[in-house]
Amino acid sequence: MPVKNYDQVWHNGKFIPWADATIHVSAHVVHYASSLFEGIRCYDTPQGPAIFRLKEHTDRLVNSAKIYRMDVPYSREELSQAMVDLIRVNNVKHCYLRPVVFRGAGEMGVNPLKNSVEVYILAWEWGKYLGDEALRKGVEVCISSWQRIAPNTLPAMAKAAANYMNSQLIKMEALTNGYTEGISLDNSGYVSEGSGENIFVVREGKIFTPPLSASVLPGITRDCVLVLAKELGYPLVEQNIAREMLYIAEEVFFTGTAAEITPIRSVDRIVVGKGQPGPVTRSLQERFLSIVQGQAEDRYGWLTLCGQPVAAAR
Ligand code: PPE
Repeated sequence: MPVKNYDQVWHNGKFIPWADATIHVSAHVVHYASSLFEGIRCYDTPQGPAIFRLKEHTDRLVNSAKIYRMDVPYSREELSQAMVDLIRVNNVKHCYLRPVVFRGAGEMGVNPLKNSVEVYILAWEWGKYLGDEALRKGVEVCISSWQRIAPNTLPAMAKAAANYMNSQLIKMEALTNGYTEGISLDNSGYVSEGSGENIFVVREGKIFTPPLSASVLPGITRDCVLVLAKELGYPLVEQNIAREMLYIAEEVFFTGTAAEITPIRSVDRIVVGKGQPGPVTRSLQERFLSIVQGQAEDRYGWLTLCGQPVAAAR
């Protein structure tokens, strides 16, 4: 159970209590991991609760389902509205939203096409993903002995539950060896991503990040950094990154909905730069947080304001 979950859950167009949001153990998803999901933050802004980049997350969810030949029985507009409604019904100020689309009960066997498609949206409070001090002080990470899923095995552009079996191996190995997070290399041995984050490297005045062809999730926070780097005047290059570049970089940082912008202090116990968040990471982090928290002008239209709680509006 999350630290604090919100009671109302959206299921196939209806609100149900958290305790009733259960599935049968024969559901296809349990046996064959047939599930696509999203993670979205809703921030507490001076204008009320605001969902961050709702459109992009909804688009990615529908695209993840499309890759797996799954027809989501709700339109993008209906899904987006459901998330706004969920915030209002639960009277939430800030939370993490988790829409999930999966194959339910029906036939047994690998063929998923005869099973129902279920859509749920959960909401809970999620603090700092990589620890309370992570954003301020940075985290210690390692290169994983596990490789990222290779092209033509599991599609990295889909945010599919199955991909997270690979992520779990990376994460557990890192934790077992005393690190906060693990970074995987791709099929060709280049840097791919963290178990739940994209990665960026700062060297000689430029920012580098692996291209989408390096089996990375097309991260929405990654995209924010592409936009903000431009705004702040930092040249940014999407290119293959050799493992050793992380060791000799001036700065390395993670991005993700849960991780936001988290500095990396060391890689394989080799200190990155001065061993503390560097100026480029800090300026991007500051700019990002000021936008998501509604302190700066929302010049890119990234926030969806949820308005008043339903009860108060009536
Ligand atoms: N790569 C992976 C593998 C990944 O899981 C995430 C998000 C990202 C990159 C960053 O993508 P984006 O959130 O769009 O910027 N991971 C989500 C799930 C974490 C979890 O433990 O669950 C998240 O951050 O919400």
